[in-house]
Amino acid sequence: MASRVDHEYDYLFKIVLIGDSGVGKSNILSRFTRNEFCLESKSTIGVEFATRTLQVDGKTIKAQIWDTAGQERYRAITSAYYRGAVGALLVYDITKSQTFDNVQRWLRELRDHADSNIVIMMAGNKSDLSHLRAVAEQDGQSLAEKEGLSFLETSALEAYNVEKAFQTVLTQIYHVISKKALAAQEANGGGASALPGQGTTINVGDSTANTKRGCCST
Ligand SMILES: Nc1nc2c(ncn2[C@@H]2O[C@H](COP(=O)(O)OP(=O)(O)O)[C@@H](O)[C@H]2O)c(=O)[nH]1
Ligand SMILES: [Mg+2]
Repeated sequence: MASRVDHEYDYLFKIVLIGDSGVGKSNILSRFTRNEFCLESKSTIGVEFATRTLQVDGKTIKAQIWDTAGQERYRAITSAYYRGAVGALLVYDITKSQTFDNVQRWLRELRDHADSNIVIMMAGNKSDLSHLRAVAEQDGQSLAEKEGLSFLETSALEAYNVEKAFQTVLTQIYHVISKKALAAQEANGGGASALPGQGTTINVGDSTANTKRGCCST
């Protein structure tokens, strides 16, 4: 029975949420995985990650999304948080320009700790608070283009673009790993399919697939 449950997806992708404290990371996560939103601000405690399984290009993808437990407040996110991550959602708050200014700092953090092939989506959250806007959408767009990131404005409150942000990241990751598998297959003389089997965890940085157990225990 247990092994059946283990194999109800084709791929498991680890995605990390990063960005300043208070930008809405935990609510983006709860909106995406449980369709819940909480107006009260409370630090994330206890939860390490939440998952949701969805379809991408006809494949069943299990997204394992990691949320900080408030460490971002103390700039104390450890490299274990980034280990094995194939995607990142870098969130700022459109009503607080400081959180947008800090995007560069988060990108540096990703460059230092995460895999160089990590797929990054920048999200300007709280788009519902347009009367308090401090960061123009065009400024977000320009920075994203300069840094080679995807970009969307989101609202965890109104469930606006949250689904799309994750779908986009997961689709890009899937395309990256399919291309890698194809390249490996060609390098091997085009023999048996080099695409990993069901239930394997993909590391965009590695040419080999890790087992699920190996990935999640880190
Ligand atoms: N108006 C509005 N408030 C939001 C949104 N997302 C989060 N918040 C609020 O912003 C505060 C911080 O959110 P939280 O998810 O804890 O941020 P985190 O510290 O980045 O995890 C909470 O009071 C949330 O209710 C949003 O999209 N719109
Ligand atoms: Mg939080």
